[in-house]
Amino acid sequence: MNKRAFLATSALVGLMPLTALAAAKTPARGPVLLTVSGAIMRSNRGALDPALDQMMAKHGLKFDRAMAFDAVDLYRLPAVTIRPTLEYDAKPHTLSGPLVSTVLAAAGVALDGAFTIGLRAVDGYNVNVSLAELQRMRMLVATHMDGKPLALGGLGPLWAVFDAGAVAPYKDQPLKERFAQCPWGLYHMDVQKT
Ligand SMILES: Nc1nc2c(c(=O)[nH]1)N[C@H]1C(S)=C(S)[C@@H](COP(=O)(O)O)O[C@H]1N2
Ligand SMILES: [Mo]
Repeated sequence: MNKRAFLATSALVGLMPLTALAAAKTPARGPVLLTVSGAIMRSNRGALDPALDQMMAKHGLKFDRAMAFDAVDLYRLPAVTIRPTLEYDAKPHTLSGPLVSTVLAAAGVALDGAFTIGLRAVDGYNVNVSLAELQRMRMLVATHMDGKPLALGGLGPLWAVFDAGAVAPYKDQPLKERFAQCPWGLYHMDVQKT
């Protein structure tokens, strides 16, 4: 065996366990982007862990069980597209993602029930809106803006947003106030029976 062939072979052999390791470590799921808790009928995780669920604990959340969604879970839900003029740059942008109500239905929430939904963002910003109003607004859990995934550090990775320029009474409010019910960096939804 010449030196070059030997090096190539040993490189391959050396890589094989790494490749196997990488395959074994490839996560079946991506990072959880959204946790839904409260009056849900479907769950895939247990109680809030005050030690390890640091951000949720800091934001005072409590739950016995919750439904956690990763990006793929959210991409699998039917998406809708809106094109509101945003307050940030006063320009129209295309936003897409599942409706909040579609995500809630995936957590087993009856859409004709009387619920108030807490929409909580990574900076602690929270709004409480009735499920009926969220449906009337057609509030999205936006995953994409102008065809690109929203970024953590920008408005994402998820943004609860609706076409505020198309729905009364929001459409009659100044552009700078229209999106007050739209937490960027959305990461948790609390379903409260009302
Ligand atoms: N995560 C998060 N989302 C938010 C806010 C916020 O402080 N944090 N402010 C809200 C309000 S009151 C308005 S008017 C708009 C614009 O506020 P912003 O400039 O803080 O994003 O976003 C809404 N969404
Ligand atoms: Mo605001």
